[in-house]
Amino acid sequence: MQILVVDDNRLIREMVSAIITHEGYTPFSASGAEEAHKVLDKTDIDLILMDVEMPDINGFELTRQIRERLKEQWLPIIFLSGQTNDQHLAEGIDAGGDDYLTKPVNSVVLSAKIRAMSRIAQMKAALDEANQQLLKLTHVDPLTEAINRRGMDEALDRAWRVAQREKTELSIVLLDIDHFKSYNDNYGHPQGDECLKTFSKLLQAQLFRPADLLARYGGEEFMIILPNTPVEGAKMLADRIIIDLAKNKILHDFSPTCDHITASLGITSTRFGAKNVASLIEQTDKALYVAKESGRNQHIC
Ligand code: GH3
Ligand code: MG
Ligand code: MG
Ligand code: MG
Ligand code: MG
Repeated sequence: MQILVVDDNRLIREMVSAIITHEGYTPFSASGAEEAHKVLDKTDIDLILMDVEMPDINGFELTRQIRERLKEQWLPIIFLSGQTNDQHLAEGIDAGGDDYLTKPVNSVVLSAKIRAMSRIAQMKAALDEANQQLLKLTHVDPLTEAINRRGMDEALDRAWRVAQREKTELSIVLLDIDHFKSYNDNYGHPQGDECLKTFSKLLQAQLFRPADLLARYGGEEFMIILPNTPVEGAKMLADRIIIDLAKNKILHDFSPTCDHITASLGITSTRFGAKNVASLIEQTDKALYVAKESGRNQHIC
């Protein structure tokens, strides 16, 4: 735990810091609001021990400021106050404090409170980790590690809204592997799965910008979401993918199109008057159909 001590009194800061060090944690200190904000800018603080009476700002007010800047982020704050009345304690809790101790601070009590907060912090970390895993389970396709249909729907909705708001062009590419049924039929389903994994890796490797997203749309169909990308950029990516598939040759001896795995791609962007995400997808669907009908292993916009 990294613990920030905010107190205008240097002696108190040093004494409290000594208790923190003795408990095996790392103390940081600030003499007022400005220094406190600076420490929070640079450091991942896990707990704040906050004085109440300070010359430049009241500890309750500083707590409100910190809650405001950290929004949803969980950061426990314990007041160390000279005031012993209950009303003052209640006011501190309402200002966003989690506990309230009176000065002179008893080192045994303070150490115990720090340990209690550290226990809560550990539970919180475990909960965050579990949430992270849940998010992965619900949004990532386990076979290909691409985002799944649910993740794609959410990402596409977000990307659509950003494009509308910022008046930028959003391009999408729908890919469908050519003659994949005969690949499965001839090489077997497990090798079909391996092929999907490799295919997905090759696509991912062609995406250079962090905002670009690859999703498994279903079966052997993939969607690439390209925020803030003109359709010409999407076509260049499609060219690169086709060339890359030819270079990396996942052999498919039973494909009527080619000796290796190829894909057909439908491309569209917000430039062509789609009214919503559904009609954007419909446009790529139609383009993909044309790519299939006119011989596969090509992209159509
Ligand atoms: P086309 O060129 O017209 O796209 O022909 P196709 O054979 O690829 O099209 P079709 O939609 O008929 O076949 C898709 C096949 O993809 C059928 C199914 O067996 C296979 N498939 C879908 N999901 C998976 C999967 O998760 N693993 C494996 N191994 N195969 C899958
Ligand atoms: Mg003070
Ligand atoms: Mg298909
Ligand atoms: Mg197919
Ligand atoms: Mg088909």
